[in-house]
Amino acid sequence: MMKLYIANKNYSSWSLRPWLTLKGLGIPFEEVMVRFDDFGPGSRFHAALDAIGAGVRKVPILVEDDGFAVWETLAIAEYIADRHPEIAVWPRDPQARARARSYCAEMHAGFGSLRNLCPMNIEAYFPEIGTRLMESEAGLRKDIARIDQIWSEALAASGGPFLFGEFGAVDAYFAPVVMRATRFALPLSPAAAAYAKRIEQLPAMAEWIAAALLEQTYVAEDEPYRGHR
Ligand SMILES: N[C@@H](CCC(=O)N[C@@H](CS)C(=O)NCC(=O)O)C(=O)O
Repeated sequence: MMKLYIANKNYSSWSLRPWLTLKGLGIPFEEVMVRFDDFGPGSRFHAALDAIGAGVRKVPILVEDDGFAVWETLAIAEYIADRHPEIAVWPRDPQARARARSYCAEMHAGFGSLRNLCPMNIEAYFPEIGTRLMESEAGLRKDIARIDQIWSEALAASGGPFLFGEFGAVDAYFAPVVMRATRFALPLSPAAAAYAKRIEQLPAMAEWIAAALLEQTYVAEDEPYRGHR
């Protein structure tokens, strides 16, 4: 069975994407948790990833039984779709599929302000910081407005409940954004907020969140707003 190497569920936004794609679509896989440590020479994190032999020191990495590895979330999503043509990992309609991929690529390459200022930290809640950042950071306001536009236009076009109707990789791609928006209480339109709630209440997402809350591991690199406990 294929293995998905991921890091801390509380923090690892990139890990969440393929994990939720697989879990949410009912595709069997084995999860390998490689916790963040110091990233330095001899770190357990690097040792575990080096053992895969792909030369990649970031998660997620999907590894087949024969050792074949796929990394980078967009490549992993495409590989999952190729391996499971019977499942609508992407929308079936070519134009809807292209649009879903455009959104994912836009997410993958952009939204720097949201990513830097509001890191995923599922167990934390920073509404005051979110409000302050929305006032002071034009880039964050722009990112949130664009997220809202993407979600609203996709939901209006498909009729929901997920961006392209049924749940798929594109929804998993935005799941970390849902975690950031809810934890920093970032303002969303009613349609976008309802979508965020739907993602948060997906059984697979609820499973990830529950596991994240149990971790109780503090990773300083991912904690711009909380002192060491
Ligand atoms: N573009 C990559 C990003 C992967 C990434 O940055 N992963 C983070 C964890 S969320 C990581 O492994 N960081 C460890 C490091 O940078 O040393 C993808 O799409 O998979």
